[in-house]
Amino acid sequence: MKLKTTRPLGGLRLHHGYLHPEAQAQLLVALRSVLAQAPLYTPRMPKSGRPFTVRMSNCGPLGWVSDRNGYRYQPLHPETARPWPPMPPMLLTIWSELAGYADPPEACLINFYAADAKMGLHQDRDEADFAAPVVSVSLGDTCLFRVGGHKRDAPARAFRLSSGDAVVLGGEARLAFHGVDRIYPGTSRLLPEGGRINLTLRRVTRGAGAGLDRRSGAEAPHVKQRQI
Ligand SMILES: O=C(O)CCC(=O)C(=O)O
Ligand SMILES: [Mn+2]
Repeated sequence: MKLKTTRPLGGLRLHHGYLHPEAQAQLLVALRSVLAQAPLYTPRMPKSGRPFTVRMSNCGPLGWVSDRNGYRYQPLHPETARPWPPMPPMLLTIWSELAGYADPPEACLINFYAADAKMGLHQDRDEADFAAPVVSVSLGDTCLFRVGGHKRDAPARAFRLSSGDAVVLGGEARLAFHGVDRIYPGTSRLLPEGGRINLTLRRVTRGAGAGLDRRSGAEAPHVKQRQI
């Protein structure tokens, strides 16, 4: 009998403790300014209009939004109709250290999870360029993050993401199903109001052609990382 074996997808990287506590606090200050200009709002599911449990905003030239008409990227906040604020320089530095992709990110989705929020298994596939990885950073309370394969029902692994951790979904893992099963309230003191912020950096359009930058951070020895 042939045993069915599975292996983890390549290109999934966890950088545990990537941002030290002072850097987390500094990033939070920059985010508060972004959120003052582009407040968190409650997105809705396509067709059903059911509200997400996660509240969202964006920074950068494009923002990911969801409403009854579907998922898409757009340059304006859906409630204020104003352009998304620019990405704080720290986010561009994080991308250049971790993405291994020469062109800059175009969207940073800001997800805010209150204690009871979660995000179902999904693929990030509204972008034109899957050669660029998705880089995400966690701030605040720890969550249980789940990542599987290219099919929704493929075996998945769950692991905790704490404040300061970064995840890169690149290569084979770029289109891996992933989601957030739960938040562990009270596990961080970074956000006085509690909860978790996730920042997801993405390239949306095709890069100018520079593409994968093998010399930059993704494989650099000084970047603390763990293949998972
Ligand atoms: O909160 C997270 O860690 C994941 C967020 C995510 O997958 C997304 O916004 O597409
Ligand atoms: Mn995602």
